[in-house]
Amino acid sequence: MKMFCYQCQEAATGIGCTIKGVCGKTPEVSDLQDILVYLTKGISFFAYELHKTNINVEFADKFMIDSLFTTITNVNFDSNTIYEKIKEGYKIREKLNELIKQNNIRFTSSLPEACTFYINNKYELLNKTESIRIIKNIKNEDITSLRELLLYGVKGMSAYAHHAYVLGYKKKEIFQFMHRSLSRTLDENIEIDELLTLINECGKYGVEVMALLDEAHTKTYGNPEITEVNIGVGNRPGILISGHDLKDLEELLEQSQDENIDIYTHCEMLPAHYYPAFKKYKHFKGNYGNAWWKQNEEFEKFNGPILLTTNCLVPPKETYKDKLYTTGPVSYEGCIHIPDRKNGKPKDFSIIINHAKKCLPPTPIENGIIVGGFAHAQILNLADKIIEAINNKKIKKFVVMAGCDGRMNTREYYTRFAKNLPQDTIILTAGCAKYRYIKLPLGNIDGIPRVLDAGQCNDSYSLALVALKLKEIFNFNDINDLPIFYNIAWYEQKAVIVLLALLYLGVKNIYLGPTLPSFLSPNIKKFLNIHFGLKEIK
Ligand code: FSO
Ligand code: SF4
Repeated sequence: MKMFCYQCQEAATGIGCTIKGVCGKTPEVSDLQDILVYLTKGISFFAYELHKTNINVEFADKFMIDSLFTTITNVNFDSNTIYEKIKEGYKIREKLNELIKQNNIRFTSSLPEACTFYINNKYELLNKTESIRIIKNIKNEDITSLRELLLYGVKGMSAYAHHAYVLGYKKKEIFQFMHRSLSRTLDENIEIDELLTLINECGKYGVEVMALLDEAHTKTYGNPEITEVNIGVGNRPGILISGHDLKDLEELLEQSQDENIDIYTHCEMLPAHYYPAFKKYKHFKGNYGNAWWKQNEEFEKFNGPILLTTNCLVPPKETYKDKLYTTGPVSYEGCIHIPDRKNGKPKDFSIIINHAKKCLPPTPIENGIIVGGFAHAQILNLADKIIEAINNKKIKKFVVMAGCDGRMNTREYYTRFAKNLPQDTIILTAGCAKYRYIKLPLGNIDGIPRVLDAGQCNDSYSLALVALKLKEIFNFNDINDLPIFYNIAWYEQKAVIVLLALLYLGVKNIYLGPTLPSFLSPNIKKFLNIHFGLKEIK
């Protein structure tokens, strides 16, 4: 075994990647990510103690969300960046240790090794991963399974907390919960009951962090509204922006508006078009391409440079590698990384803008429009129309098909499923899973499109709000009495927090696919089925 990772849906043979990641992650990157997570747990151990005594450790909160985000699937493939992050982590841990001493905080038992280990050599450090893997599997597979479920839920939270933070929104309670969970995963004697409680809380804080990000997005950029997004191309060169970071997009749009180039979105950036604040940019041209896994083909055809702000990055082909730029938590060896903001100044995107000017316009791959923008405020504006259609029996069912897309052929199931739904059914979607059906001619019901796209994966929160609103309007006692069916597609750890958030809100009988997570042991799968009705799609 050269590495071990089973955090995403594409884990090799449905068990785990042991030689190289299906995602393209090398054993070196995988091992360094394991060490970074382990070190972050040690940092959280100290940070949680300091949080409890109300000492401000925002530097550690920030480090935690950044480093966890770095380890999410398809974010960072660069061992040097991860090693630099580990070195930064040692310093953060040292600073926290000082604060612990200054404030006379004492521990009743000895410190976990994650709080003390220090190996300042990348290659010696790699030898350490073997012991981390053993620690991971201490006790029994159900404990390991729950511990990993909690870790991946917290990783998912880190991405949303990171996006909110960038826009100046943060919540102490969310950071405190994340530190507490991470530090508890270091306890070799932790019991199942405590883990289950933490996982339930993780769902609760998952709702909170998505609400926080929703607030950050809507207060900064306005409430998403119904929008027709062009999927064709213009005749000027362009920059393609992918990932989820709206602040990066804002700064790129601002800096490129008089440069005679166009800006196109890719994958999860599509919903940016739905926000009023971005509509003023005339050169914000449209959306190019589909879900993340098609990028090898589509980035090549785009002709211009591409900016990856978060996942999902696929290792680039040599044909366009020199046009791929990364920023924020993303990096890839050999690709130019655009540095973070300093002293409140925006990122400098001039290098990618100048690059674009020398390129050909994008090669067209399709024509037409996508209609989206159905986040909670917009849906509530349409509430009367929707309620009328429900009362007239023109809408009989809603299907929540939010989540992620992926490479597996079995995901064609989602296209078939959408096509075969009865005409009186509305699909509520969010996340890149939508690319499996958003371009199908599914029609509308009295002017209401049959696919209502709320936005990015984090906007699944919008769909939960809509469900809660319908429950209130129709006076149901239980959210599960609504005519809503949940058929969720998952891929990476942000989908884990979305799932835990839905379970926390009391949603039952969710179908999850295309396969259940391989980090769930048979007993834990059975537990989730008995208590929440969670099932794998057939
Ligand atoms: Fe998709 Fe990738 Fe948004 Fe994920 S682009 S798969 S859940 O990173 O974040 O929906
Ligand atoms: Fe494998 Fe997924 Fe881990 Fe990549 S993130 S190494 S594909 S399990």
